[in-house]
Amino acid sequence: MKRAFVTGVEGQDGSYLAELLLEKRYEVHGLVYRENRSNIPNLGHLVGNRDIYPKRLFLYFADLDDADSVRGPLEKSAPAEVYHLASQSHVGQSFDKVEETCRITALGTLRLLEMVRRLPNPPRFFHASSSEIFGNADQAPQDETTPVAPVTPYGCAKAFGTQMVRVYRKTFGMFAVNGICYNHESPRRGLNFVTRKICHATAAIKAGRQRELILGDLGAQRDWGHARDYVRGMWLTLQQGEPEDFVFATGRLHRVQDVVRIAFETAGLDWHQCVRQERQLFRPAEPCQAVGNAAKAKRLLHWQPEITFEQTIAEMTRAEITALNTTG
Ligand code: G4F
Repeated sequence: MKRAFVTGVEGQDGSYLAELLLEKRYEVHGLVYRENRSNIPNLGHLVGNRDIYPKRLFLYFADLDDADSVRGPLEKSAPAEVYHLASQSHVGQSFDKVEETCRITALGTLRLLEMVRRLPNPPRFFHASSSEIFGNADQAPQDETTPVAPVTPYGCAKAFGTQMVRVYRKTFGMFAVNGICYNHESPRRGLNFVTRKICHATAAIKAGRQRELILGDLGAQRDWGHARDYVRGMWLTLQQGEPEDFVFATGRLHRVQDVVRIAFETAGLDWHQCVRQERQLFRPAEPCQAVGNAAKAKRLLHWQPEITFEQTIAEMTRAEITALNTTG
């Protein structure tokens, strides 16, 4: 049985990736941020399954900022593949937590790379990089050859991790790859990201529990896909003959307002009366035209997104309505 080590296993991507790996008969060793110890809803269905936990899924509570807490589980699990997904992943918050973002997202990646390099049998290493590394790119869509030019603290931290992965690959000969992921969403997305915030509020407004939804820039554009599609891509990168970086994207731009429209339509509501834009929620800097070209992943990995933007937002909205109806 192949063994995988997944950091951030309790997150949106980590939980979908754990499901995929378990389906593929892997043994999954997951690192959970220790502050989340008692709050791992995305893993509830796996932890509650006696055939899986703790037989093929093993969880360790750690902090990327504390190398010793990571080293023990990594050495103990002796994986064939490492998927590094954990980070301070909120771009907006990175403006207020610049140093913390760099410690966790940049230095945390470097520390893990170094630990992996020093294992007796270094495993293959996947780093969840981000479209934020391109920032104000001169070209749209961006691909693996686009120069790195981040405009946010989070983008800088991810750029550092991305370049370090390249250094460890070229200099130390590690099988280390970056998956440069554009936005990807699902019902498991954190509430502080715009898609989930919108879908959650839509359900609350429908249930009469909330009157208004206040957002930042309704005109901001992103290339939004579904997390299930992206974790499949992550796995594929480590099954190749040669280590290479890949962009994962849909190639389609939508506005925040499109998310609002689809969520409200799914709920049978008119958004114009409930949604307000507030300047305070605008970001100090935004990447322009963040849209990806995943041609390389399509060609070499035979990867392509299967779930559309419209399906993703509708699924998220329905999940929120169901959750509200269930919890009462
Ligand atoms: O949902 P967001 O917070 O995602 P963002 O900043 O694009 O970052 C996500 O995708 C990146 C690329 O894959 C990842 F690297 C990163 O870790 C994260 O997963 O914001 C999306 C857009 C932004 O333009 C933001 O300014 O929505 C705009 N927005 C407008 N109103 C809002 C809001 N964003 C949030 N979070 N909350 C709002 O009220």
